[in-house]
Amino acid sequence: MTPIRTASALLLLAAAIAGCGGGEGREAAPAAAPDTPAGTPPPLLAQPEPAQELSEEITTPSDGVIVVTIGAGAFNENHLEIPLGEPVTIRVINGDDTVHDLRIAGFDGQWMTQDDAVTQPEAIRGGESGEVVFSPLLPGAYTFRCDFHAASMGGRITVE
Ligand SMILES: [Cu+2]
Repeated sequence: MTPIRTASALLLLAAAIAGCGGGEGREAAPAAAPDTPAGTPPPLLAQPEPAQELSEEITTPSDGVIVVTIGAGAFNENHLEIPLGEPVTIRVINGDDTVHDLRIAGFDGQWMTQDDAVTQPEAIRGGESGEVVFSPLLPGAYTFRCDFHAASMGGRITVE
C-alpha cells in the first residue's frame, strides 16, 4: 500500500468512526430488504451455478445425516435435498488422495462470507472425512462447492 493510499484509508476509517459516534440508540440495519413486509421471510438471494453437473439421483438425509463421498475429483452425491427446520449433518468422505472440502454459499449466495457453512476440518485430507452442520432458515436451492477445486466440484442442496 502506498503512503497516500494509507492516508486516505485512515481518513475513511476516521470518518466511519465519527459517523458511529454516539451509536447508542442507533437502529440496527434491517437484515432484509426494506420493502419486505414484516413477518415475511426474505427470498434466498441468487446462488451461483453449481460447478459440477447435478446427479440425477437425489440424496436425502437418514437420521439427520447425509453422506457425500468424493472420488476422482468429484462429489459423487451432489444433488441433496433436506427438510426445512431440521439441522442436517453433511458427512464428507474423501476417497481421493488430494485435499477437498465442502462449502455452502449460504443465504447470500456469495463465497467466503460469514453465512457460509464449511466442513470441519476445512481441508479434508485424502482418505479422511469431515462434517458440516447445515441448518438453513430459508427454503430454496443452495449451492455448494469444493474450495480447492472451485471450477470443477460443486452441487446443490434443495431445502423445502
Ligand atoms: Cu476438491
